Amino acid sequence: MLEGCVPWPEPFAEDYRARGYWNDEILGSLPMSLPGAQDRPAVVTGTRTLTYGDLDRAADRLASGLSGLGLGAADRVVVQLPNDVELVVLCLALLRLRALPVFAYPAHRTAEIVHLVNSSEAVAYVCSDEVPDCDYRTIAKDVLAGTDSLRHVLVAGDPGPFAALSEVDGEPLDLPAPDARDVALFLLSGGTSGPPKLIPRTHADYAYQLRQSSRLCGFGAGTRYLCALPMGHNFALACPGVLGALRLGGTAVLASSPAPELCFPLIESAGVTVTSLSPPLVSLWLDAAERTAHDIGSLELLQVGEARLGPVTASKVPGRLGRVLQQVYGMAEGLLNYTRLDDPESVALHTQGRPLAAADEVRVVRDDGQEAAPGEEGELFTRGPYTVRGYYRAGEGDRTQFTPEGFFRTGDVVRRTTAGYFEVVGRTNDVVNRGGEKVPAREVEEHLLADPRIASAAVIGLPHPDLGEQTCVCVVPQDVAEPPTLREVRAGLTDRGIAPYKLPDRLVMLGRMPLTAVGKIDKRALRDHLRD
Ligand code: OOB
Repeated sequence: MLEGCVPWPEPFAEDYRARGYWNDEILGSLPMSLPGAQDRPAVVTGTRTLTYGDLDRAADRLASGLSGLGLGAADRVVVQLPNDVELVVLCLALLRLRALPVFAYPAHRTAEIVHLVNSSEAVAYVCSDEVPDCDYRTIAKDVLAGTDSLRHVLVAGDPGPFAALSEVDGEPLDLPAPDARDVALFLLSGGTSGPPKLIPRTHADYAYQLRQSSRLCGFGAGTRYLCALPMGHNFALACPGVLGALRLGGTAVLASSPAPELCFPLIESAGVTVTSLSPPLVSLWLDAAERTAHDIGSLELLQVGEARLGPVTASKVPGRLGRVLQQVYGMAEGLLNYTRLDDPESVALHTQGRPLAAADEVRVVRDDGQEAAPGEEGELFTRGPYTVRGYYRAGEGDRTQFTPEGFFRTGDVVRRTTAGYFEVVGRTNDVVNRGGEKVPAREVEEHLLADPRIASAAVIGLPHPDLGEQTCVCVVPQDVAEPPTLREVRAGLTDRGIAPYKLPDRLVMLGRMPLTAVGKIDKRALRDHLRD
């Protein structure tokens, strides 16, 4: 296995193979032997359609071109592209080359990309040219200046001073296939309070997740999956998502933004059967569905996850946005929980699902270390054939997220029903879940403390009707006579190059921070104080 990764202990690996959880399936191949595969639509956008034949050829040619640039097995490539044809082709090309994509999100800015390049020692960064509020080529320049490992910047669209992704091309090569136990790609952690950690996922474990999820969600050759959330996120990529649709001969329909004005026409024209959204988007789509002139009746299944969906919003979904609602509670580290398509509606409305596979081991652990009884709150620990055993190149602190027995401590406070379904109640650590977008408190606090006007800073989540939580920054200013304003704090963070979704919604000025008995900032006291 790749250096810096924690393998499953051999007895577990043997067991997973013996039981058929892990087999030889590798990611990046397409079902070209399906009847008529060459001409079946694989990837559809508002303007383009690629058949399986087109996609297979394009991936082979790009893999060859990348190989010509010197990229190969185990090379890390930070990928930051919008949901579009280029992203799917690049993803397949890297998998075929045995190079390892590190999926960044389009919302990331210089600070996040520098961190991802440094922590993966990436040799290449692939981005798009620009969107209305961001020129990725400027980010690329700053990233080149702030990192040592990058040898290539490839740009989709107008490359400016860099190389154009569209010119990377070559005659298809006969490439050696990866071993199914090799790492295939890196996902980013959403549930940790510092900067995102890299999560190595192997072909075998991810293929298992895809097979099981596809069966549970009824994916097949007739599936038309709309990818409206960022494709580099586990939910849209592989739950069963884009990769799930493409392994079975279905169609991945790509939207560069989840806006209903863009997605509803696509649902209608492509006959979309399933999509996945975060809770705030569900509210937005429900509103838009009332007024739309587009026929979105082809939508069978709406998957909702990334943050808790309230039962009131949930109850409006069936019949208005798809026939069936499915709650999905998952994490990039592995474990996925789904409500089943034939569950009674009350289960789909009130719970966040139960584990995908019988092989998933789950424990709900109380504060006192004892196993929680049904209905009792505790932190969810998990281990299994598609849950990693460690972060990539984990430091001392990162290792504490795994128990000595190899269970991943999710940081989620949950309750389990007698039937084994979870309700997510909160978190044990410092992450604000802003409608599904995870804001790591410690990361933002470190940026805030770089501002000479700020003496002390604490980032907390406060209840919000649409987002679930909003981000509040509590600040003790250096000079009480000249405290910074919210607008200035946001501008200062933007100048430091952090993603817009991490900017605070609220700023609270304090004379001093409440402290716990051991002298840490007492965030519970802050939350309690500000909630009323
Ligand atoms: C998904 O993955 P991540 O890695 O971005 O974030 C994981 C965290 C979980 O630990 C939990 O705190 C929260 O996001 N979460 C939910 C949830 N789904 C995720 N909290 C409440 N209700 C839910 N349904 O967010 C993710 C990965 C795969 C599938 C779906 C979501």
